[in-house]
Amino acid sequence: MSPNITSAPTGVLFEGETVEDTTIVAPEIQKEKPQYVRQIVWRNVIIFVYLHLTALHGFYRIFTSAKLTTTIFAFFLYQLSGLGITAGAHRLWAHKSYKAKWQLRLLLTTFNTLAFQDAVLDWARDHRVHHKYSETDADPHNAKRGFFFAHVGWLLCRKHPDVKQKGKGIDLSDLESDPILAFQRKYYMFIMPLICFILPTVIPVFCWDETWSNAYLIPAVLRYVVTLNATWLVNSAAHLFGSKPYDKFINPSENGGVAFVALGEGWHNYHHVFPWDYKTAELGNYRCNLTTAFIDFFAKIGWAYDLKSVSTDMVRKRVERTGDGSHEVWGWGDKD
Ligand code: ST9
Ligand code: ZN
Ligand code: ZN
Repeated sequence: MSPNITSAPTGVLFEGETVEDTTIVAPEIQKEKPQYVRQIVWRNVIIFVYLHLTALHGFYRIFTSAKLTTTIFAFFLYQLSGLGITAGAHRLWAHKSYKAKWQLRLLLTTFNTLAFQDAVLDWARDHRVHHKYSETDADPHNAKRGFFFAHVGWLLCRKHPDVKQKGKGIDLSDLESDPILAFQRKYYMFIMPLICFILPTVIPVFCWDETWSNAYLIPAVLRYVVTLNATWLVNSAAHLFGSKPYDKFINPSENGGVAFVALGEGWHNYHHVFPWDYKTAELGNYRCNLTTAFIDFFAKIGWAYDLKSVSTDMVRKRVERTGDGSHEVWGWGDKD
């Protein structure tokens, strides 16, 4: 494998940010680095195997004994927890692609805690490192290490030292100054189990007389595992499969299937080229993009503001300069 060399230096995170070229590392420097030895974290392996087997059990219960209301409730929680990641951790906090009043930040922090993908501060740091050092050893879920590593393997072993070293240089002061995010991180070990597992189990039992086991298996565990896998697909499938209308020199790709399950986050070639666009996609009409509709709704009532986007002209120039010719609006293949 020849790591670290093929990506274009597109490691910008915010509008107007300039970056050092982090992607090209001279081979002789790479050789001097101490050899990285993968260290599996067996506690995580056991937990994730348990969660996935339990989720399968929950899936079986949907068709055998669960009430329809329980399944609808689970689906609803999947959408809410998904929005806590997409509209919250990703578009608002990691990329600052729009601003939100405290009421929306509180709502999104609650949804985000329902998704249990660790505190926003930690999530955003890893994600900023991912964009800045995409597909190098410093990328926490470096897709050059294969589908499984990018999907879940990275959560089953110790991080590459480059992730921690480069991560130290990431500025998080904008997020650290938010008291809501500080509260979430400080009390995570109390509020996460309550919001992610206890309430989704208790509500169906008390509100529509579901059994304890169905309530635990479906809206708590199955819903959590589905949201996790939808998120992980952005790191794996959308970094490996799909077209590249905006930049053919990078691996992140446009993947409609991933966009569908990940509430609009599968248009990943566009997103890596223009990460400050609050839509994480070019085209409107909310195409497989519930998150954009959600942000637009809150913009209408004034809770979201300063929505950042990209001009058609800027997109067109980029498509013509580095696209693979698959762009829908300006045509296929070679242009005059
Ligand atoms: C989960 C996260 O699933 C998923 C994130 C996916 C992101 C996707 C992005 C795609 C775009 C958005 C699409 C959204 C779509 C949503 C669709 C929804 C429908 N920089 O971590 P440790 C330091 S989480 C700087 O233990 P190890 C750290 O501060 C699932 N420093 O590393 C600490 O320092 P100190 C639930 C860093 O030991 C020290 O290193 N959660 C950085 O290597 C040790 O930190 C879990 O399962 C950095 N980037 O362990 C937990 N990183 O000691 C999983 C770390 O001073 N995680 N440091 O405090 C773990 O168990 C561990 O992190 C580990 C690594 C085993 C993976
Ligand atoms: Zn990515
Ligand atoms: Zn991003």
